[in-house]
Amino acid sequence: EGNNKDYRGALIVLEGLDRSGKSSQCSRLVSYLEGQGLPSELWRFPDRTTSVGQMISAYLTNASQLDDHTIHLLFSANRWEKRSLMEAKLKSGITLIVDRYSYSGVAFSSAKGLDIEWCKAPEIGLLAPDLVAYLDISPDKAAERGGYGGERYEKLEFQKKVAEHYKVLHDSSWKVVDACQPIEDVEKQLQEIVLACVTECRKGRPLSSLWS
Ligand code: 2DT
Ligand code: MG
Repeated sequence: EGNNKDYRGALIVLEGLDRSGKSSQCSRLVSYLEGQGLPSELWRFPDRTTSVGQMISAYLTNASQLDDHTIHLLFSANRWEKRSLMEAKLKSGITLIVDRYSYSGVAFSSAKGLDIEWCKAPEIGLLAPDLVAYLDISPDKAAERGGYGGERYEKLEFQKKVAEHYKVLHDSSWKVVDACQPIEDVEKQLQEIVLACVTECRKGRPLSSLWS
């Protein structure tokens, strides 16, 4: 791998309910990092561009029906098919800002009633994020923002269950950001947290695997 750098990029994941502002904050973070001269890319899961991703997309748009376990494993496979590219990018010094990751996988599937340990198992061995930033908003406030589309999980009652299941996954390493603040304030806080993480990774923080 000739393009390895002596420093690596950071794997940074944003999580949160639908309408918590993840996608816009992810784009803003990439612009910010690029502005600081730090190479970065915006990634998202599910990645709907692959053939697995197309099956996931058909499920989410209600164009297909799948057993809960089956769709769970497809979401996980969608991360596994990107794992080696992810590692190569990080080792070449690129920071990845990722809109949803394994935590969405576990929170959404366990919110349907699947066993949490069963949900975590296929994620074992994926790259562990260097930072998980959780955009915190109550399901009611998120719903008030409007703009739920017609996708399968975009319903207030289900989002309430997801919020409860995200809480089970939180640990002390997560950075919780109040997503009800003005968008610029959320942006500013994320910039600080992310810059600190990128700096730490450049200094040689080792890459690790889930769940750690
Ligand atoms: P977007 O609205 O962000 O495209 O997500 N989901 C996501 C899961 O159930 N499991 C997963 O592993 C991931 C990554 C969250 C589409 C929906 O898919 C859910 C919302
Ligand atoms: Mg959505």
